[in-house]
Amino acid sequence: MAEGVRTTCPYCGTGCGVVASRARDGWAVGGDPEHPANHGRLCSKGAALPDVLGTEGRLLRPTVDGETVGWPAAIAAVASRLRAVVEESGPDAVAFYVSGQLLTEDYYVANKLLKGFIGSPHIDTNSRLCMASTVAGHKRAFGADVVPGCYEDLDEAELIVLVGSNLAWCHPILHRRVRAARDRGARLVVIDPRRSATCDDADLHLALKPGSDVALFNGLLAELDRRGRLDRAWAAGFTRGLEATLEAARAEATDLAAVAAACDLPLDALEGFCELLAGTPRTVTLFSQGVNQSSSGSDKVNAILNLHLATGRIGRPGMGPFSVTGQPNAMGGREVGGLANQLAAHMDPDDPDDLDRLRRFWRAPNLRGGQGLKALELFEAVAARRIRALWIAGTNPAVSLPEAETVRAALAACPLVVVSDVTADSDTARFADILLPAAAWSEKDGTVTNSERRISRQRGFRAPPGEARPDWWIFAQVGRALGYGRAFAWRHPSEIFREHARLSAFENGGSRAFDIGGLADLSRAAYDALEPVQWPFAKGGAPTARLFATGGFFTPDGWARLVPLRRSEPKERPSFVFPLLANSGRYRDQWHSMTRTGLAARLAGHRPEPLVELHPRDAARLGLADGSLAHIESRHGAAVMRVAASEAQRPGEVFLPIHWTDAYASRAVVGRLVAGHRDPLSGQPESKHTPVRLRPFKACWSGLLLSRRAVSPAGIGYWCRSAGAGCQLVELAGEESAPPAWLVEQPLAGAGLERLDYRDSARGVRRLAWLDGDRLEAALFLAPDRPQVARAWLQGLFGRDALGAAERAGLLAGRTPEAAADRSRLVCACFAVGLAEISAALADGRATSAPEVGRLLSAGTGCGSCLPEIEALVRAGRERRGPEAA
Ligand SMILES: Nc1nc2c(c(=O)[nH]1)N[C@H]1C(S)=C(S)[C@@H](COP(=O)(O)OP(=O)(O)OC[C@H]3O[C@@H](n4cnc5c(=O)[nH]c(N)nc54)[C@H](O)[C@@H]3O)O[C@H]1N2
Ligand SMILES: Nc1nc2c(c(=O)[nH]1)N[C@H]1C(S)=C(S)[C@@H](COP(=O)(O)OP(=O)(O)OC[C@H]3O[C@@H](n4cnc5c(=O)[nH]c(N)nc54)[C@H](O)[C@@H]3O)O[C@H]1N2
Ligand code: SF4
Ligand SMILES: [Mo]
Repeated sequence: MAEGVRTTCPYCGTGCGVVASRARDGWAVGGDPEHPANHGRLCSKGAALPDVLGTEGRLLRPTVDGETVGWPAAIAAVASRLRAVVEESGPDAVAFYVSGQLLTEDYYVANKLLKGFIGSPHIDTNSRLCMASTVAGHKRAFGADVVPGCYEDLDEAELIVLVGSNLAWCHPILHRRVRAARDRGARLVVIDPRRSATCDDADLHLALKPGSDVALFNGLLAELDRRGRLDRAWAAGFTRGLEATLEAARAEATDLAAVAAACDLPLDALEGFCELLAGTPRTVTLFSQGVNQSSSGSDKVNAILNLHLATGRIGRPGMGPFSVTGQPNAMGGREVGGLANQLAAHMDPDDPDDLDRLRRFWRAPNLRGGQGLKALELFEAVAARRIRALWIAGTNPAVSLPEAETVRAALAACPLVVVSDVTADSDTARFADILLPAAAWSEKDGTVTNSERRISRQRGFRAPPGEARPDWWIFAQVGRALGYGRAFAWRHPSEIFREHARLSAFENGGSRAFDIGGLADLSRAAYDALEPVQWPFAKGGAPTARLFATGGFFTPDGWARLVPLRRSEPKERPSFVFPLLANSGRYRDQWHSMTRTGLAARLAGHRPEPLVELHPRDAARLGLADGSLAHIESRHGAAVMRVAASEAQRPGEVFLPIHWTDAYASRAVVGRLVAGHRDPLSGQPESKHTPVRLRPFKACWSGLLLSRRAVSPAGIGYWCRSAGAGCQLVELAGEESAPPAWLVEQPLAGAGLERLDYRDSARGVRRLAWLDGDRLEAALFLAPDRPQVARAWLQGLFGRDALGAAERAGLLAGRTPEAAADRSRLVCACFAVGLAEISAALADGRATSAPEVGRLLSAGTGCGSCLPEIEALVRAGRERRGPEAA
């Protein structure tokens, strides 16, 4: 690996260093042992990066109104149509909606183009759905959007509190660090309404009532004061607002029992937590979307910050509030001012001095003051035709925004939609008038900033396919075509980075937290060689790991603010019509709308289908058997998902994964269900608390299609596609009495193939296979219930060039010829699943319980007689894996 290219993982905000090197059949990646974020480790998504480097699904050429064109024509079309909108409706009719997955250089150029030159303030980003509440909370408390600590604080902490964070799945390498801390004696407390995978490693899990975080932290603050455990001297020296904040907290709950009642927590557990907190100064509170994605998100953030400020636990080793960022460059986007309520380099659009400063620096007379529209307002303005041109880059709002059906209607009606993406067929790209092919990770150069303010290089190591180009280049070309050539003349991202760094230091003098003046003179070679480095890093200074241990806040007077808070509830409560509260979030091995991770078979295995998880009592009450399908409906939309009854859920609450799109499933876009309630200060939507109802999807027939080609069989009640080894797997089911005739007659496999057909009318079973010579192209299994077939073995057949007679026979039996391809002992006879296959799934963590084994391999879901054996294997696996399991 040594002579590979050192770059940074394109997924989560942990920001792991990756080394890419040539391998026999493509590229290999490994963790960068020298990167301080991961010290050589990678999680499942990072390790699977080579699997998603192909051109499958890539957008390769620009298109205008559906016609493939060259870049000059595409750029000219974007520029002329934008100009027409500006002339007709003014610059305010133009908006950009960008992404925390763009590189800092891309982001900087987009922001400069729209705010500085086109003259519209309406650029917002998917960070509005992600980090906006934290930004608002940081600014209220610290006067600037700054994470005070660093990852090493996790190594130093004695108590780590995770609030609304499923770290084990969403930041797996940070989670390893937390586990290592625990192994040497630190305590881990998880605060989350559901028992997530992260809770497996916790000393204490507080399954609080959804949305009750402010009540909890207010209560803890007042209780620590009662016990004399605040650091009043520190607070008096560096903060304002302690007394008013305490008074507000005390007014809500007179003792812990009242807090326990408000949060629906067992009193003894809460007391235990309070005791730990009181006695452990070295506390890190790490928080994420269970905090941010709430109608009281910024209050939740400040409730956490209040506690740290009142105890002086900030900016010192092993202490601090720690917002973990989601996207690889969520932080970089905040540095360049990608949010509608920011200017570049931490300047303020409502501050006339900042505006003047930026206008002079950019020589941008069109730069206007005031705040732009935040994401949800922005799409409302599109719907109302006030925004008439929208450029979307690096995000998939047709999936990820709340009330996604309304968003789609707005996009459909918008006179000009430009989409820059790496994927040809994203749900959002379907609405584009102009589609621009962006270069992907591995093909582009620039920087990203991770959760601990560490700037790392992403380095390209291969040429983009087709006509794909880096995002900064695309924005800059349009800037030039609009006549702003001088301001968009860069030839390389290093030049953009230098300008960005110079701006951060421009007339700064310590007034703005974001200062990377120390990097403002990097030569191209030095930029290429840049080692990961933390800001602030002023010219003549040194990189900074921690801030605020002895004050130095960025408020006008330099004092931090404690913010008096009142508890709140989610905006919409369950009702008679929609009696369950839907939470939503992530799976370990998928990334958002699956445009990249969805391509990798080894990532599909963990959760091949989206599950609606709910408490077994609710499932029983609603007549929903584990493994059956359910309709999920909210006031805004509907979905169909497979039911997973789970004690991990609180009764009355369900959990839904956010990953599946119209490209991967018939109806599983969670954004369609979610209501657009938002935090009043940050504008961040309440993605985690939407009332829904469930009812059985009464499947009369079910099917499994394995196909060499990717297929999305539109028109079927339930289908869900996942990547298999050498083939796609599509689960099918319908509520009508029989599958549509075209499914068997007109094979999705393609025309001119040999068809094998087996029918057992008495049992309602039908099995079909299509072959091209001796090569298997597709197989379809139909049955009243989920077809009982050996999935792993069947997938293996797609790896063969020619099938023998025994395999052809096995194919129509749906199982191995002698049920022996898995040469270990057969455990599940119904589905022909062997011991080796089950053990492998348990060992690599794809399944951690008997129901999960069932969902993954079907084992145990037929007659059920092997369930006790599978349960024993699960127990044995747990004991063997011990604390080191990933
Ligand atoms: N595998 C994977 N990793 C990812 C991503 C991915 O798509 N896939 N995306 C990345 C991105 S952009 C982000 S933002 C992060 C998100 O990382 P996380 O925030 O850790 O992930 P989520 O699953 O969205 O939600 C976290 C938890 O919040 C809990 N929660 C819901 N409501 C409440 C509440 O009222 N209070 C509390 N305390 N908790 C609540 C949920 O039950 C859930 O377990 O992950 C990043 N990492
Ligand atoms: N209900 C619910 N909704 C949520 C959330 C939730 O927890 N619950 N979480 C929210 C959060 S935290 C987030 S961050 C969002 C994420 O939501 P999105 O940002 O919409 O999700 P992605 O699938 O990551 O979209 C990224 C897009 O950029 C493309 N892309 C990848 N690389 C590049 C590149 O280099 N250049 C360009 N131009 N395009 C590229 C991908 O193909 C993809 O289409 O979802 C939010 N929505
Ligand atoms: S933890 Fe995050 S950054 Fe690290 S390898 Fe996994 S997805 Fe990539
Ligand atoms: Mo995010």
